[in-house]
Amino acid sequence: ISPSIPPRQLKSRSIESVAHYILNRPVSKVVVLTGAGISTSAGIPDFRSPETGLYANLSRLNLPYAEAVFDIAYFRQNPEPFYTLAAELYPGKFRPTLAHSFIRLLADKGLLLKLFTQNIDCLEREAGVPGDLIVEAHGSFAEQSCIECKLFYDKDEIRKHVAAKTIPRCPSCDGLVKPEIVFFGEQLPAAFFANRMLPVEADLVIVMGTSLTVQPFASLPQLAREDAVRVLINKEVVGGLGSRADDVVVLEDCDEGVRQLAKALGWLNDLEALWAET
Ligand code: CNA
Repeated sequence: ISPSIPPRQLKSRSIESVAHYILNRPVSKVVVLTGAGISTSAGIPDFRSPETGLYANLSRLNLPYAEAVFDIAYFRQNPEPFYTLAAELYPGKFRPTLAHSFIRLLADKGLLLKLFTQNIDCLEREAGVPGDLIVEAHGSFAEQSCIECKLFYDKDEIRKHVAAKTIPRCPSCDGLVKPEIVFFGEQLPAAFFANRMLPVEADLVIVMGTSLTVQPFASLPQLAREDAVRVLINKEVVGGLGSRADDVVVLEDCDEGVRQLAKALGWLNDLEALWAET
C-alpha cells in the first residue's frame, strides 16, 4: 500500500470518499470481481485460507496434491475425490451472503456493468443478480456434460448421482460426466474472453474475497484505467491493490466491508431488506 500518494479522484482513501464518488460523479459503470471469500460466511470454504480453506482440509480425499481434486488429468483417472467434494458444495444448500446482495443492489441501481466471479456456487444468481450481468469465469455447477463427447447431461440425473455418491457417465459414449466448472488444465468459458476488457470502461472496480492467484482472472484489476477508483474488500492485501492513487483497501470481512459502504451510501436499509428476502 502506498498511502503517501495523494488521491486524485477521491478526497481521501476511505469508504466515505468512495461513497461520495459513487453518488456525486455520478458513477455509472461498476465492475465487481469476486472469489470464494464472498461465500465463506454462507458456509462454503474457500481454497486458500490457512486453517479453514479446502486445501488445508483435503487429507481425507487422499490426493497426491491438493489441486488434484480440480485437475482434469487427475479427474480422468480418479473422479471420486471431486464427486465427494461436489456432494458437500452442491448448490441449493447455501444462502447468499450480504456481499452477494450488495452486488444485486448495484444491479438494481443500474450501476453494475459486469460481475466477474470465480465462484462456482451460483449464489450470485440466487441473490438475484441478472444472468446477463454475470461472467462465471470458472464456469459453474449450473450445467454439466461429458468430458469426451461433450454431450449435455441432465440436471436431475447428476443430482441423483451426487446424492447417491455414484459417478455419472455419458449415456452415449460412457465418458465421465463433469459439471461445467473450469478445472486446472481447461480453457475458460468464451464469455470470459468476450467480456474481459470491460474493466477498462469502469469508473469503479470493486474486488472482493479473492486471493487473485489464478490467471487470467488475476489480471483483471490491472485493466482498470488509472483515473478509475479501485476498492479491495478482503482479509488480506492481494494483487498489488493499494498501489495506485485512487485505490482504497478495506481489510475486513466482505459482509462487513459492504455494510460499511452501503451505510456510507445511505443504502443500508435497502441492502438489509434485499438480503432478508433471499
Ligand atoms: P482463494 O484463493 O481461496 O482466496 C480467498 C480469498 O478471500 C483470500 O484472500 C482470503 O483471505 C479471502 N477471504 C476469505 N474469506 C473472507 C471473508 N469472509 N471476507 C473477506 N475476505 C475473505 O479463492 P479465489 O476465489 O481467489 O480462488 C479462485 C478459485 C477458488 C476459483 O477457481 C473458484 O472456483 C474456487 N472456489 C470457489 C468456491 C465457491 O464457489 N464458493 C469455493 C472454493 C473455491
